[in-house]
Amino acid sequence: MPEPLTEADRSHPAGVDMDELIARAASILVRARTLVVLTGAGVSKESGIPTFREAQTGLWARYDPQELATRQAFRRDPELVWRWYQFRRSLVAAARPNPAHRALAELERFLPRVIVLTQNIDGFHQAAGSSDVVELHGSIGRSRCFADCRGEPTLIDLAALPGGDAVPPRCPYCHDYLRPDVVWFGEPLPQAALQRAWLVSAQCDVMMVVGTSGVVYPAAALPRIAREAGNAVVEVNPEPGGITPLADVFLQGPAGTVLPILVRMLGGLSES
Ligand code: BV8
Repeated sequence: MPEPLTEADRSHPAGVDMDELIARAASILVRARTLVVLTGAGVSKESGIPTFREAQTGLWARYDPQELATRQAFRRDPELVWRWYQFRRSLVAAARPNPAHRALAELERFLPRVIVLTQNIDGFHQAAGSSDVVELHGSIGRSRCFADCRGEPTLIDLAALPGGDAVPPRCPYCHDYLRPDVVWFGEPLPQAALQRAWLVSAQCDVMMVVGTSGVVYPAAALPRIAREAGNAVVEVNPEPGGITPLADVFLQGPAGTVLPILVRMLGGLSES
């Protein structure tokens, strides 16, 4: 059973009861033939993964993630950037999908098509059971040759590399550095992923936006594409942000609390 909403979770500026808003969102979702869910770092917050904009901790506190997640930073100091991703890989390895990821996966029981467009690189949506996930910004679980010497992307299995203490490890084909298979600032998103994201955002019936500040483009443009195509938009976030003005329903609360309740209500509507 999901945790009941606390009074703090219910505090909604318009004074509208949270349960009523969630019921309104469920009544919108239950009619969707295609639901697209756009997620950001907030959906992994309750797994213990810091969101992208939260001040970094420990030895990474003095670095701005937006500066580190670039080709320039990697070229300038490949060892520093590689170690930052190894640190973040360790956070992901020590964490698990949370009730928000599991609730999004459970939506597939009640709706004909659920497509998750994620900005996250932790793989938690797939681990929680979502069957159609588009990784807009790649995956921290994959590494590739910095030069993509055997085609884009030249993925390399770290576990298959001969032992050695090179940091970053080297490509076994061309000996260039390996890098994480993620999209850095200033790099284009994978073409197929972006094309599909644009298409399903325009063609869906409902887009639910969960845990994103809506700051990073072109992902941040997807809710507007959905809205301008006449599709309903529901947002789940403890804070209002750039997406909120586009939302038909804004569920102000943590995803790990709100989504399990939304799915339970949706299940009730589906069976009635
Ligand atoms: C590109 C992978 C072009 C790496 C990341 C206009 C158009 C196109 C580009 C631009 C543009 N304007 C500016 C740009 C450049 C740039 C950009 O958008 N800059 C921003 C800062 C203005 N975009 C790019 O560089 C993109 N590339 O467009 O290239 C191009 C084309 C052709 C040829 C060459 C170039 C690439 C962007 C991808 C960068 N990579 N990640 C890595 O992770 O290391 S982005 C990274 O930051 C994340 O993936 C994520 O997307 C983003 C952080 O955003 P959020 O996920 O929203 O996280 P954030 O911390 O901001 O917010 C967390 C939210 O959660 C908050 O709202 C909070 O309230 C909420 N929350 C907290 N707790 C909870 C919660 N929600 C629910 N439940 C909770 N419990």
